[in-house]
Amino acid sequence: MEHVDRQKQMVGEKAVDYIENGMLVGLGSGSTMYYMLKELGKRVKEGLHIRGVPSSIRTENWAKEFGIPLTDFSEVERLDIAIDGADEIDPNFNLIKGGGGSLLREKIVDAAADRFIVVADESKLVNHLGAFPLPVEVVRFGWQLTKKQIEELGCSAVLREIDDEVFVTNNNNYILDCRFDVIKDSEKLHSQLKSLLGVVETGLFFNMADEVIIGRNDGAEVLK
Ligand code: ABF
Repeated sequence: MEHVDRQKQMVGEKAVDYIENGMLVGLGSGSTMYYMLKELGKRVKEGLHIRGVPSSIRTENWAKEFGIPLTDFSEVERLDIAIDGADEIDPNFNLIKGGGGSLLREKIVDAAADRFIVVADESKLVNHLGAFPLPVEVVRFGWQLTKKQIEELGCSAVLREIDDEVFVTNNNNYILDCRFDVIKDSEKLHSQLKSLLGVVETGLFFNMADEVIIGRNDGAEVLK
């Protein structure tokens, strides 16, 4: 196993310690979350009673595979905790998310939680957000026009494709990956993007994360 995967496994497993009996749990997306879900499935088999709300179809499938009971927002209004990965984390816990394409559902789930814990390998820590192209979810109709408007904010935007096919989100939208290089004011950029016609949501998550668990070669470090 690559050292980065070991770091992801370590923090994924550690995050399960935050989940207590009876909790409603937001289940994030991504490869670090895979390890968290696997460990959570083990604890459920040992008798831990929780219900999870998944933030992507992929997470939902993994949760079912690992025997984690699920619910949704037709049954619950708030979650006790959400645990989710990230693509970049700055010193103020501002995040870029959406590399896996699930940013909209992730934001809805993470925002509904009383406590939001981020799990990531140490490569995700940065001084300034922006080296990772910012994912922006846009409606499919007229995406070319939306792209031009986004680029006027000072980036180059690329329609996400996977294996030569345009990537379609779980909400039937497209993703534009926007290269700003350095994002100085994530709150301002987020509201500028959100004001554009055709933009559904951005991968900028600010004032949301309460704690970050970082995987390092010698163990998991909790940042508060
Ligand atoms: C999700 O998982 C996404 O927002 C992000 O793209 C990804 C994190 O990466 P990893 O697969 O390394 O956990 O939370």
